[in-house]
Amino acid sequence: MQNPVFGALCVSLLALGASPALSHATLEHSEAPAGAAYRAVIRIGHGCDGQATQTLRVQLPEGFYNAKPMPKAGWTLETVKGPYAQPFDNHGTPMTEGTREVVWSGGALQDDWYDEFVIRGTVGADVAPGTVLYFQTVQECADGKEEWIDVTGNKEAPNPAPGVTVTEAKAGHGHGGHAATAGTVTLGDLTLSGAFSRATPPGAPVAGGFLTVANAGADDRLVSASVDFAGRAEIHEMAMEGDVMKMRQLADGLPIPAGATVELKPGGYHLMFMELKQPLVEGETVNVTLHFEKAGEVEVPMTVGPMNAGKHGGKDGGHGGH
Ligand SMILES: [Cu+2]
Repeated sequence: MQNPVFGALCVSLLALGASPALSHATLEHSEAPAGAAYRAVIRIGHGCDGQATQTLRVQLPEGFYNAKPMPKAGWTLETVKGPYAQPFDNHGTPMTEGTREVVWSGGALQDDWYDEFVIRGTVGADVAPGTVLYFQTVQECADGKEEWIDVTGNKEAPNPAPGVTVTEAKAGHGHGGHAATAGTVTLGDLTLSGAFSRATPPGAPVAGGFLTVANAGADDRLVSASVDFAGRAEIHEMAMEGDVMKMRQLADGLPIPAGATVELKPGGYHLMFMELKQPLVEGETVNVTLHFEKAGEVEVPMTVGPMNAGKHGGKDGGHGGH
């Protein structure tokens, strides 16, 4: 059965319409909301050219955090840890690394049997809706392997990696964190993500705006911002004056150095919308226009979160200084 001809035969049978759901390694649930737990159930429907699967390796996608595999009777379970490209906010504690690969070995899943391998984790709140997270999966048998590693999204690919499509964050989910953030906006070398503001009580004069700016190019600078729901927008920083945290305007704007990721967040750099013309209402989306020195101008949708959105424990520094 190790004859390579059988491999070719398998592929041509697929092309003739054998059910891909049975033939490929796939995920049970094809959609996962951003910012929520996801149970990745990887379904294995056959071995390698008739041979039993002895080892299953699954590489975890970027954006799938705090992953924990389910042990299986008869299999040895190992995990490989590594850094995340973007740190994960785990209930207020930043996690910079975690499980990136899961290996079940020492098993014997026969070619004509079926089994499921489960990994539970959390889809990052900042993962843009529409993103496909691929769980590249390799089955190892005595004399060969099946590699489900194609991440092109091509439906005709003979070896597609199991993938799950990220959907809009569920409103109201989360822990007062980035409960509902808007998608990602690209402007030249800049990637703007996770933009949000916070609901304001009636009559409040100001509101804050927050987002992450990742710069893949040369030095740039956020020069100014404008919105139509407030008289003006300023760029602020929080700084200690003596032992008091105060905010002040960055008159020269906010540098976005080459290769850096700059976060505007409660308690740190932020946009400040003054002379609000109307209260910001949780669940709505408002636009902010950002002007960068080199990259130019772009409009970014900001999701309006709850009044305490984005900061755990409510230690905000306050906007009372305005
Ligand atoms: Cu401010």
